[in-house]
Amino acid sequence: MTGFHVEAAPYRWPFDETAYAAKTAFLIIDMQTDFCGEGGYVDTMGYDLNLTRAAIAPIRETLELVRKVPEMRVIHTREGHRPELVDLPANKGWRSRKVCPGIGEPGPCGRILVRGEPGWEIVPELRPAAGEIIIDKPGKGSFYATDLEHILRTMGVTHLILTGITTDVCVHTTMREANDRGFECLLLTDCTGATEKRHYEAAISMISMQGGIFGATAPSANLRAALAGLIAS
Ligand code: C5J
Repeated sequence: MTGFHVEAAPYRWPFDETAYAAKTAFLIIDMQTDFCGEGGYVDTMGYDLNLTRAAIAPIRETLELVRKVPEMRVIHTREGHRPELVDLPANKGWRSRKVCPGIGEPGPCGRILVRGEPGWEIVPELRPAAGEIIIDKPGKGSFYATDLEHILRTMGVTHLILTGITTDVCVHTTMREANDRGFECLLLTDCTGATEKRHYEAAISMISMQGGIFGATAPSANLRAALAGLIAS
């Protein structure tokens, strides 16, 4: 088994400088129309869509390479609720309705963040391929109320490469959850975006404090360089 490492900050990733494709998952968090598409939740709230859409092209370029790496797993997540909203906590629903339309209410892309609605779908550019794993989650973290941890442990995955949106919410929550569970995490800085630039920058900066408190960060070009070497070997 050939190992690889990625030039990252604040340390060369992973911490012991050798990751293996078979033990690594490429995680794409919530690249749904509701968060980065026209007429979706983030758009209807009035945020600049360019900030979250910026992640699409670099994720796609990296994903194309990852799909060529034998044994490296690809996992997509989707945030969303059941149509009856029985899994929507009252406080989450109430807060969302303060900025209309709220979760479960009709918007230009169907009911906001409801499973099966057009806005909840992953954007066409990053549509999951056959055999890729999809995790549906009701919360911000990808581990909460899902079988993600069980799947990772069953597959023997110990290393996670994180991408997706939004950096400061679902991506950060997932990275923190994963870090506490002992997964060695790398966030690709150009493969993520937030609704506000200052929140994106703060979220990236927080990861590097205290020696890499939640893991490491790197531009996706650094991962692609490492994977190109792996594919060639
Ligand atoms: C948010 C997410 N921001 N995917 N969800 O509500 O980050």
